[in-house]
Amino acid sequence: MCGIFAYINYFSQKDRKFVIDTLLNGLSRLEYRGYDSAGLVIDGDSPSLPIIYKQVGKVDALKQHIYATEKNFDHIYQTQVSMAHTRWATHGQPSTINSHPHRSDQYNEFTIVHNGIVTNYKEIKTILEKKGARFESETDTEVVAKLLKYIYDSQRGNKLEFQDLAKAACKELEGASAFIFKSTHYPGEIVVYRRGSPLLLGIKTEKKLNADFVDVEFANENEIIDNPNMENKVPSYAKRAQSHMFSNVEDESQSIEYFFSSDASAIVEHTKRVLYLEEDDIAHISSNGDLRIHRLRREDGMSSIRSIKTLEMELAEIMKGSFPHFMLKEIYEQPESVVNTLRGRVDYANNKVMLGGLRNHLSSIRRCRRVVIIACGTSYHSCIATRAIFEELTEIPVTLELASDFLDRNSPIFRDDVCIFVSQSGETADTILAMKYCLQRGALCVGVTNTVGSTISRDTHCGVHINAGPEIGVASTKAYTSQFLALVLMALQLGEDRSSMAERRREIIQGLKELPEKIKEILKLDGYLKKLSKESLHDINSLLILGRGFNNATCLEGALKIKELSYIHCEGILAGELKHGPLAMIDENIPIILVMTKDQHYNKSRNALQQIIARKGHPIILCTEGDENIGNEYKTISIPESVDCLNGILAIIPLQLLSYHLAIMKGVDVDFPRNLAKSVTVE
Ligand code: UD2
Ligand code: GLU
Ligand code: MG
Repeated sequence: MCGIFAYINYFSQKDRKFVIDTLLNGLSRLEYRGYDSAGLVIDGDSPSLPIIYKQVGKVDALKQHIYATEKNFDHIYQTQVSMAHTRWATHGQPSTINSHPHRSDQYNEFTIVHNGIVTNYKEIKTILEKKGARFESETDTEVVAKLLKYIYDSQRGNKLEFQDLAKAACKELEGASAFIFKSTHYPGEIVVYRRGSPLLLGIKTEKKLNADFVDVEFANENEIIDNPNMENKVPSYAKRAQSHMFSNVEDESQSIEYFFSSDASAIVEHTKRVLYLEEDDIAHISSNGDLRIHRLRREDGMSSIRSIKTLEMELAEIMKGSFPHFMLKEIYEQPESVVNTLRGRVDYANNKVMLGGLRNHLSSIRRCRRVVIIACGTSYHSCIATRAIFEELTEIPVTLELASDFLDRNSPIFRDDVCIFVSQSGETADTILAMKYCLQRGALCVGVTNTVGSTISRDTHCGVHINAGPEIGVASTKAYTSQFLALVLMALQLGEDRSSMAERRREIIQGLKELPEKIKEILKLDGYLKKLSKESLHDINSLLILGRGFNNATCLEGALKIKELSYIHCEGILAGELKHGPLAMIDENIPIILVMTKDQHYNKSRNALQQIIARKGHPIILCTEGDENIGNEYKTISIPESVDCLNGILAIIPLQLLSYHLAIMKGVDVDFPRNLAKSVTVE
């Protein structure tokens, strides 16, 4: 949800202005994730006097606040540890006091930033309060800062090393989180902990790296790390492995910089060498700049190294280009993003599909008892859109599940089920929890995600990257069309053993080839759609989008876009359900869009039109180009004809554009609709 960014440098002179600007810039790269307040902590004139700045609202507001307050921009650091945060409130209102960084006490002995939720914070808070701690915020985060200090203060004899102190605290925490810890007791050191929320590390140095990986140091089997039930036992140390990442330890003259971030967009401009932390990793950087990875506990089968990878993403890829908003840019990218989803996967000459990620699992998937597809929001709509063709081509029964409801029901899952998880970010908390649930029950778990290296991509047995490129607008557009396509490809490949379907597969595969050109044609409607939204849809309080068959999902997804962007009530309704209730709403006043493209459900859709007309309704009709049955008394949005099951990829695009223009008319910042975040990493 929120963004975390930290900047640490060793053995090179940086002034305070540089450090602050680096942090603010890092936060602004993470802004797209959605947030309500921002803050940062830097070393003061001595590392024992950290300075915290916080502000409700945008990163810009924080910047203005700092520039108006900070007196000593010229202060020079040799080595410094600083970190910053954009918050998306879960516990306590967005307010300055609730913003991060949080601290252990008035001297800022321990400062922390946190993404996620500590689900058992109340219990810890109660214990700490009994021990005399006083809390200043309503957040779950603050208990962790206080817990660190409590454990630190209660040690006797040997002073704990920072990572051991952090381990002792983290062992007590439940819930999905990522943390960064800084302390006046450990100048020049930093500890980060990842459990359930994304975090990666960028490394920038001229130093020669010993290896392109970092060893993981497991906790000693016999280690007793103390807990905050807090009987003041003296914790023992973790056993050290001997490896170092750098060869020339004695040559400390060469500088090194580290960047921690919730995602790569804030790191690429500094360095392309990154290390993704795994679940439950604790990374520690010591005061001489040495990086080590530790684990809370020893597990079987856990890889004992973390490799340093080279990022291929260019910053340009994630910037807006000439478009006023990311969302519009992403809508316009669809002719390319669908090609990227298809690239290297379709053999048009032989009408075959080959998804590299599924190659080794095809026979087990084909043998399964049923396919359960699990997702949330827009991703869920891509599943509705493709369910029919999936069942038709594979003859495997498919059930669809909204992740949160699936979990609420403790739905039965068996070893011979195949569970598919669809998530743009691959970090959607509800979907991840559902995935863990299905993994535990022995089902084959398949991911469909846009983010290589994300939790879903890594923890599923196999899957498909949709390769749509980074999606930054909070309202998903190009990821939807690419998810849709990826699921169709999956169905095509799984159905390949069924010769009776060869002709149908051929028709669809040839249809895929034409999608980019058809999308380009639809994008030419942009000006017309802008006019339509001004003339026919300004001032509306409610809108119904009706359709059926392959376009049921188009209606649901179109309605979701309009809701989330323009805050107008909008409902996608299956036309077949009209007479079972919604028809009562129809009169001459209610705005309606009817999706009525030419496919096997066309005649039934025309019945829906009749039912609407009979109640004096006057719909805008989204139809196939050249449909001579639609009289010119109707406003229409006409799109090129395509294969029935691919129609939804085209039909959603005018609705995406319409929702964009409605939102702009209402003055909404479409890239950051209120109350929403890009990747929903809380349950
Ligand atoms: C892979 C490469 C691609 C290119 C291509 C050449 C990656 C990420 N992709 O693409 O860059 O070299 O081969 O043929 O290196 N996976 C999951 N869960 C998911 C998504 C994917 O487990 O949610 C697995 C998948 O089973 C496969 C791997 O990740 O083992 C890569 O998946 P992909 O869809 O990127 O694979 P492919 O062959 O299209
Ligand atoms: N739970 C924390 C809070 O409410 C962190 C939320 C976040 O991820 O931004 O402050
Ligand atoms: Mg979403």
